[in-house]
Amino acid sequence: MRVHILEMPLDFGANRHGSDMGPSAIRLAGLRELLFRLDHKTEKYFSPLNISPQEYADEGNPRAKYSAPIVTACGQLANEVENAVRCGAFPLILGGDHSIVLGTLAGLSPALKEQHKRLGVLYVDAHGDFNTADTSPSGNIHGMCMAASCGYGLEELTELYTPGRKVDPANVCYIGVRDLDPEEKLLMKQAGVTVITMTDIDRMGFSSALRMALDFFRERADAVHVSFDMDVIDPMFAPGVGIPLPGGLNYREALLLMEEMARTGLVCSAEIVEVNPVLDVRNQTARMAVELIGRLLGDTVY
Ligand SMILES: [Mn+2]
Repeated sequence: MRVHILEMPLDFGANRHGSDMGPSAIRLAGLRELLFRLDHKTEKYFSPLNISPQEYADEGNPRAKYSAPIVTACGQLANEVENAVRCGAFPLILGGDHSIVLGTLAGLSPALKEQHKRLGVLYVDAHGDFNTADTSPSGNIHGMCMAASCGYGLEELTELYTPGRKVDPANVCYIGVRDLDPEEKLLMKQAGVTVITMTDIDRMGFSSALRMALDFFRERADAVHVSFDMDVIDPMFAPGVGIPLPGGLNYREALLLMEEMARTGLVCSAEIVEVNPVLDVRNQTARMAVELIGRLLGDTVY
């Protein structure tokens, strides 16, 4: 497979900074060696230019902090993602905080439409990221990015790169969710996204939950984007994230999820976000990110 590595060293969307160093930690954890071992060709490497660090940028609207630099960088990312899909390559996006999904989906949407493919999104996250500037308790855009991609919220976010929503909420499936704000929950229900919570996983067991997610995409998508927030994993295994929440997926479940998604043959792009080296322990979260990418790109134990 031809892979385009698209780095987004940005932490404008989050409260606890440091995920801008995520791409570098993932590189250090051996991403290039992994791709080489799996026989994938790294065809292109991109990192946005002229993005000032958050410390030197203007916060702007307190209800949607740093929206200007986020929109600028995500516009560049969207263009890169669109080009990658157009030329038949696999965009692998490395965050950064989760606000970068705005750019990823903005680029995937027109490229897949052109190919008459229905886009599905597997959103692997402890959180919903489905607030708007009106409901968000923090004003951090990484908590609004999925709502905006589904067409809800500030126009500067919903209209990013191309007009209107980037993905049909009916084609979005969450897995691993365990913390939603009350108004966020209402909006998700109203939008009609599918949510497999940690409670669902506890009730039915991980393998049944997994089958549910796989069936979901087999029925309704021709191309699936996997958006993986490292905070979905239990902090016992992945401590280096902005908002660690106990009770998450374990190490083996996360790997299995990636391996089974790869086997559907539907995955067209992926992103790994919220690796925060400042909060990590000896780069173990980034190393796990690399292992997850490996399974998603065809690695197996035997
Ligand atoms: Mn997230």
